[in-house]
Amino acid sequence: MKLIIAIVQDEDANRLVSTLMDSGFGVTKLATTGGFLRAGNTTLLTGVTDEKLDEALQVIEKVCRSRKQMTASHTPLGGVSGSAYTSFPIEVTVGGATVFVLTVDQFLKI
Ligand code: 2BA
Repeated sequence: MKLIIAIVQDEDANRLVSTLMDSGFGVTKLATTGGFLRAGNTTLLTGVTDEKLDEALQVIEKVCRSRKQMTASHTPLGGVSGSAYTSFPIEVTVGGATVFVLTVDQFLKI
């Protein structure tokens, strides 16, 4: 058995949960925050049999799309340490999914 940890954009989360559930997968949805953008994202936990792993990954790939987003980069001004910052917009690629696949030692419902 495998545990899929998928970090996805909030915009994709509900549709991904629905599509995974409709395909027979169990899902746990967590509200999370990305360390770089400091913006909300969603982490889904899905336990799957080894045989169903590829199918679940295909669902995630189909639902989550990659896209561009502008964000502010905060840079300290030289001279006065820690007191003044400037910010300028930068474009980052967001969306898609960051996926970890872990081998599960035991799966229990007690
Ligand atoms: P964030 O950390 O908020 O990152 C959002 C997006 O910003 C990233 O998308 C990436 O395109 C960009 N980014 C991140 N760090 C950057 C940097 N130092 N310089 C320039 N651009 C940077 P993704 O790579 O698709 O990641 C989406 C979210 O997945 C991340 O949100 C984070 O919550 C999670 N994530 C990504 N890699 C991870 C890892 N190795 N371990 C744990 N969580 C991870």
